[in-house]
Amino acid sequence: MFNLVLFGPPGSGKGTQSENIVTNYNLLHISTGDLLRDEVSRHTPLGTEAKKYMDQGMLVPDEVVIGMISGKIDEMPDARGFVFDGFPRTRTQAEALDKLLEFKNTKIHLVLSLEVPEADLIKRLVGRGETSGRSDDTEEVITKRIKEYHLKTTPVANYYNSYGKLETVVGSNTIEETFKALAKHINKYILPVT
Ligand code: B4P
Repeated sequence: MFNLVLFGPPGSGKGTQSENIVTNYNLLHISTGDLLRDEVSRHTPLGTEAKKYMDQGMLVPDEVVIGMISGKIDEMPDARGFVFDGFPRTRTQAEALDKLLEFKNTKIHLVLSLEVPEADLIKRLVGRGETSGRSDDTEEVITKRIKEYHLKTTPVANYYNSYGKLETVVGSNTIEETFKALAKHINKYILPVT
């Protein structure tokens, strides 16, 4: 089993590149953003609670997100591996993920961090907001999401770096160029199936 964390600020391309990675390497995609948006659109109690945080550009509480992930991993015991997209976003989430994977006799093998200048992040997300209708893609909320990232999520990079698992990748080139740069690192662990 090969497990990858795709890391980076909001709009760095985690969702975009996860799609490429799961297709090329036959891995399973776990995006906490997508899972939360699905709960919101189905008006579940979890979604109603999560929406309050998401609309303000804040992280959803750890216990909500960790419970959601645990269920998802259990649903797919025969996977070749997972791409974790947008998770973990706090040190508490990172420690919880390590425990969950240890319980299944596996671990996080690699963390790829996408680096994109802040001005590009804002431009991309404002652009997406114009067509997606996502309530958290307005300039005001995006700025808060980036602040929240610096405050709560950057410690996650230090956590993985301390275990020698973190690699940084330039995320400001085209989608194809960025994928090639990510693939160079992944190919040291597993080869593409397509
Ligand atoms: P997420 O859904 O995780 O998403 P994101 O940070 O907005 O974006 P991502 O990096 O995936 O960018 P994308 O590829 O879409 O989070 C949303 C919210 O959910 C959070 O703010 C939080 O409230 C909550 N949440 C999620 N996970 C949580 C957790 N673990 N704990 C607590 N709360 C959590 O790309 C963005 C845009 O850029 C797209 O329009 C794309 O087309 C474009 N783009 C991508 N790559 C490009 C490139 N190379 N060049 C030009 N444009 C590019």
